[in-house]
Amino acid sequence: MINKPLVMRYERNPILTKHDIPYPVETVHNAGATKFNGEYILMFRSHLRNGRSIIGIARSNDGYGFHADPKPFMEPSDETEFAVHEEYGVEDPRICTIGDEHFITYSAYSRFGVRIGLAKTRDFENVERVSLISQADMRNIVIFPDTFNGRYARLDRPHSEINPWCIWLSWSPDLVHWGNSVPVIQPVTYHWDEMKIGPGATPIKTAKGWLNIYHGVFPTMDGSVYRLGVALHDLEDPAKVLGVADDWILSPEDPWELTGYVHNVVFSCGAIAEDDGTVKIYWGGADTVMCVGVATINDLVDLCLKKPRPPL
Ligand code: BMA
Repeated sequence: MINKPLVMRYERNPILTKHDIPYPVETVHNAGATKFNGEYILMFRSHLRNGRSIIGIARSNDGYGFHADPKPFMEPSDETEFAVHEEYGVEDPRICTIGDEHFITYSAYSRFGVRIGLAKTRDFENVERVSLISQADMRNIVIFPDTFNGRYARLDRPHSEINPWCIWLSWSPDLVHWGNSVPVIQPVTYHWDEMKIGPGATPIKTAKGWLNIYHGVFPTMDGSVYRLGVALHDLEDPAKVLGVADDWILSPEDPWELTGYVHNVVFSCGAIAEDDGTVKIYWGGADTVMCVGVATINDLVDLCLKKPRPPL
């Protein structure tokens, strides 16, 4: 088929809406994803009616039909160190599973800007905050679920007024202290991601490299359009980018992606690789609902390598 989409949308999207949540929320979107004890976990962001966000959990046996837990999983902290930076809410969690610990990176909003918090859980019932791992202003941190010569690596997205917001990579000996940061992927002028880009799902290890599903934004007369793209990072040195696909892989199309809390948005914080070579990509539609689609990992890797554009 000439125009076969790379990401096949699930025919029963959206898979999770505010009507599925047993506590009062206005949206369900931007969920981190992982598997735990054979179950699929979505850790999603929800707006409350005051416009601030909290984080909830939904579980599934098949990756499509999800049931939300009775209570929120993370609300702004009351522990002094975190409370001051979570005053305006917690947003956009990503999950990085290392051994039997699941690390959560989330945006912490306050009058001092947006920082990234690191929390962890072993059971998706109890959560422990570890540290704030960035200064303001930083969003969209995803940690690689592996070490590289004993060091952890993450993709991050600092805000800058000088150049378009781009994806950096930083290193850490302990997941708490980060440095040696280098820019790795920049937006391209008059390209679908020209305004800004940021890491999306936790990177997926493939035979040819780490697959990075990221978001890119294009400014229009009708506001910004959020789409998803892919890049491939070297297995041994993820700061080395092997290819950034020139084409996007997903663009807002369905009614619940085109209109909602923020229109024209598909935004991913999580994807789950399956043993059959496919990946379930989860994304928020219009900052309002959760959707899922399936892609073949090799197709996404090929797109990075066969039709690349310069990373920087
Ligand atoms: C980004 C973040 C995301 C959101 C997106 C579209 O800056 O706030 O959480 O999905 O904008 O509104």
